[in-house]
Amino acid sequence: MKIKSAKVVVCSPGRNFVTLKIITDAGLHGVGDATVNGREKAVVAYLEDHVIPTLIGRDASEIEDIWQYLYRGAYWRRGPITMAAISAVDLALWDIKGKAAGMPLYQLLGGASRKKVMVYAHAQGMTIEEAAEDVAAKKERGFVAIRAQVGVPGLPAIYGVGERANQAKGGMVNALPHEETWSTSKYLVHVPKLFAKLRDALGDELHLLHDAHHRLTPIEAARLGKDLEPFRLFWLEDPTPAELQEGFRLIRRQTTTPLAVGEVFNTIWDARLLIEEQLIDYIRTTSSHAGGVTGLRRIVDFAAIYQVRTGCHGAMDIGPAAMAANLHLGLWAPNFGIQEYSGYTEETHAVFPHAFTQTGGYMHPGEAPGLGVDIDERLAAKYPYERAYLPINRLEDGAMWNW
Ligand code: EZ4
Ligand code: CO
Repeated sequence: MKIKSAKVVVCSPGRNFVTLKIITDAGLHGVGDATVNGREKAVVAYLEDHVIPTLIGRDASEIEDIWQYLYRGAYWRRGPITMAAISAVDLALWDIKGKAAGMPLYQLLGGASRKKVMVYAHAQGMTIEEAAEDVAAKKERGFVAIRAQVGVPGLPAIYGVGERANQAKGGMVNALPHEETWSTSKYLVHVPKLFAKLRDALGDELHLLHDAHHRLTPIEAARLGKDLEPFRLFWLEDPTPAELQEGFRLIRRQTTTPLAVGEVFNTIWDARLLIEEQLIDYIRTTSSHAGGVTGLRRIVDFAAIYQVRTGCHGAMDIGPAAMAANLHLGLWAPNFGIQEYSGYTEETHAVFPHAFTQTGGYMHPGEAPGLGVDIDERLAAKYPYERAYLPINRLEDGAMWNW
């Protein structure tokens, strides 16, 4: 079965998505997600100019060889744009393999290890009361795990809370990056109060998560981890930027709050030390950014040796094809932990018909062959690309900081 053609579809049914469609001479096609938020068109050019021409005529069944060809052949190893392009090709080829076999992806991986995939929802509020109401509302809808974010008194709305966090766009509402103000000291005293309130109001059973969005230094993250210990978080996410993997040693020595990191990682190398030294509990790499099924499966197996579990990135910029792959991997992986799912707009659900389903706080990838996701190109054309960026942070003295 040879690759006959491939094309890239960009659409914005709520948020920008880059989708690769690979078509074979046997009439089967596969879809993959290549979305890199805020850099969508760079991946489009990479795929159209440098990847698609090399794919035509190749055997669609040789997924590993094509992965290695694109990874090694690029000369420029790793990087988010290269790896998103490779991921999309890989996802589309696994989709095709599943269709050819008449099996859902999780069966090709070795079958299900569990009946359903636990997901966590996002909740937020400008104040502790608002955030607590949102968490309670999500719990009411059946979620058993919820990420809670809160505004900080004395600061304007920060990323993840307030109007810009609106669910349709997931925070990406600005045609140029919006500049926000950040104060670590104000944040550090406030956040533990949110979780005290949540435990008080909602009891001990609910899994609570929190995302620090790379804004802390290791010693600040260690302080937050300690202060949150009484509230037994499921995890503290992105406590500090992980370019310096060794930085996590300091946090780890100080706190038993479980740590999660990796939504911006694109290969196993980004997490090697973190995993080998057991500095984290959950690895957040996702199928559209870390090399597709092939790349992510390798990370998952490596992590299993060190008792690190999965917690794949699944915000709304992770397109439905990648979400489906994450769910198949989650159903299979013996060391699955949790899957992020912040939901899609109705328009997105319609543009990407899918077999995956959600029942309360759990999802299932469905039984359709392959990934179980397609793209309705005619509908997609009604939602053209819209320039949109995440915000950036400055400290109160004007210095640049992490978002
Ligand atoms: O900010 O994917 O854990 N999830 C996150 C997300 C990211 C978005 C960016 O588009 O941090 O909300
Ligand atoms: Co995050």
